[in-house]
Amino acid sequence: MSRTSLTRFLIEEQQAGRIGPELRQLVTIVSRACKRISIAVSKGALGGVLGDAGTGNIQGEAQKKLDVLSNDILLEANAWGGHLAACASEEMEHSTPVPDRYPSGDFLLLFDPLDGSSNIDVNVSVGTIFSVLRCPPGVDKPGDEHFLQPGSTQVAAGYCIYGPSTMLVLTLGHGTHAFTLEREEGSFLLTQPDMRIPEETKEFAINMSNQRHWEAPMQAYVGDLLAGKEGPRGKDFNMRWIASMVADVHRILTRGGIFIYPWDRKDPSKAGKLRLMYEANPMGMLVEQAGGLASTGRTPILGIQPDGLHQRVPVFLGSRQEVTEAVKYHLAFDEAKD
Ligand code: P6P
Repeated sequence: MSRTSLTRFLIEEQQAGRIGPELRQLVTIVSRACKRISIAVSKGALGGVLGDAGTGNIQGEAQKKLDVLSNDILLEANAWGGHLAACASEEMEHSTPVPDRYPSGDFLLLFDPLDGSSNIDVNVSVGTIFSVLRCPPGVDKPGDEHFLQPGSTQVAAGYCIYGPSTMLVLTLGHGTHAFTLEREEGSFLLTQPDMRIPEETKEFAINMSNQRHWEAPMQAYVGDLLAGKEGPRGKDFNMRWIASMVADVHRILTRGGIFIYPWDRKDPSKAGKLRLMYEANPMGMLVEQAGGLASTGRTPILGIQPDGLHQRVPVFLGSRQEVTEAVKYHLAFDEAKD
């Protein structure tokens, strides 16, 4: 059976009038950059790209050589095509417009070039996360402020997971679809059209070592998960935590679950660990397009009006029923407090 390639899928989306030629080109170019990143990642120690780059990023995190290489691959691939006005990245303090020598396009691209890169040196799946926004009309050299649009305005979002197989998971606003890289041909082939997250789940993903730092509703919610059959939830739960958002979210898109990175008191000045613009928003769009929910624990992630390119938020996303349950604990706590 011949599978639909990403190229054919995008052409058919354009023929159906759901996307234009520029967005089709943008997604094609991003997928090509992800193939190059996949090749670099898969070489491991043989590629001479493991370990630290000896530099730090705006987040104050040590950069891995592959963080820098992945960022450069995405910037270079998207500079000359004429589909983009500017890029923003976890690895760069400010956004960067396409170089003057190239034509400027209608879209803004944001990415975490290699999420979970601390797992690289121990050979655990990592990934590239990307989000696409429209450049505001009449703005030919966009600055950071033009990126500050709510996640509900994204025109596309996706990730590429570099695992046992390399997969591109993509939404253009009409469902969430997974493509697997066929390495000999170098094509992404459609392997999971219209992914649907099971509404209920018995699996949660969280870093339990932070438990003592959580606020009361988080303590109560997770305590009830751990109480299992004998507790108020009346069922036993399983836990998974890969510490690579792309891998944890891919599992949840595939078989359900809830992924949580809540606010904690470790650094009260930070609203959370994960970044809104290039982690929570794209993952939120992918999950909600697959029938799930994405919340801060109190409000929908995709409705947040951003106030900074690297803004952090608490993240609860996955199976609709379970995210709803976790939000109930937080809203009930807030009500009791008022
Ligand atoms: P922790 C990776 O650094 C990341 O940004 C996400 O990919 C992942 O879900 C989370 O942080 C892991 O955080 O505190 O468990 O190491």
